[in-house]
Amino acid sequence: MRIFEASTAPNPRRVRMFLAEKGIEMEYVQVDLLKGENISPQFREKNPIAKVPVLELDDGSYLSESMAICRYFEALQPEPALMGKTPQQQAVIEMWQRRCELYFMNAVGMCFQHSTGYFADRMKPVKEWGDECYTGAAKFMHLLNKHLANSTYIAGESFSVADITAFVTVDFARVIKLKMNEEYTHLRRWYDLINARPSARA
Ligand SMILES: N[C@@H](CCC(=O)N[C@@H](CS)C(=O)NCC(=O)O)C(=O)O
Repeated sequence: MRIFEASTAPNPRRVRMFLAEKGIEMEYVQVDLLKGENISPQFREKNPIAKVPVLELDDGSYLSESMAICRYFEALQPEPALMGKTPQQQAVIEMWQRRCELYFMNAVGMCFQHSTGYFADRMKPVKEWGDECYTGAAKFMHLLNKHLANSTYIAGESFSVADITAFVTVDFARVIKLKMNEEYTHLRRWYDLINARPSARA
C-alpha cells in the first residue's frame, strides 16, 4: 500500500495523523499540486476528482476521500477506535466530523483558493465567495470555542477523527490569516491538548 499526497496540504495531513494514531506505517508519494501533477490524465486514472490523498491498495485499486481512507483503516485495525464503538458514539463522531469538514475545513479551503488564486490555472477565483467563506469559517471557530467549554474533545470525552479534522483546519486557517481569538480560551485549551499528541507532528 502507498498514499499519494502533498505534505503541506490539509487533507493528506488528516490521513497521516489518523495513521500515526493507529501506529500504521505507510509509504508516501509526493504529488506536486502547484505544478498540476494531480490534474494530469495519469493521476485522474487514480482519482477522477483529481485531488489528494489517494490510497493505492495492494491489488492495484485506488481509494480516495480522506474519510473513506480513514474508515478503511479503522475497519482493518479497530484499535485505538477513532470513529467510535457504540452506535451513539459513532453517530456523534460522524456528526462532528461532518460539521468540522463541511462548515470549517471546506470554508477555509474555499477562502484560500478564492482569495489567493492559488489554483487560478484550474478554477475561477471569486473574491466575494472567498470573503463569504472566511466569515463562515470564523463563525464556526467561535462555535467550536463555545462547544469546547463543556466537552474535553470535539465529540465528547474521547479523542476522535473529529478532533483530527478540526485541529488540521485550525492550523491550516493560518493561510487565510484566521487565528484563534485571544478570548477563545476553550479552543486554546483543546488545541494544546491535541497539539501535545505525537500524531500532531505527522
Ligand atoms: N474531499 C477530499 C478533498 C481533497 C482535497 O481537496 N485535496 C486537496 C489538497 S488538501 C487537493 O488535492 N487540491 C488540489 C486541487 O484542487 O487541484 C478529501 O476529503 O480527501
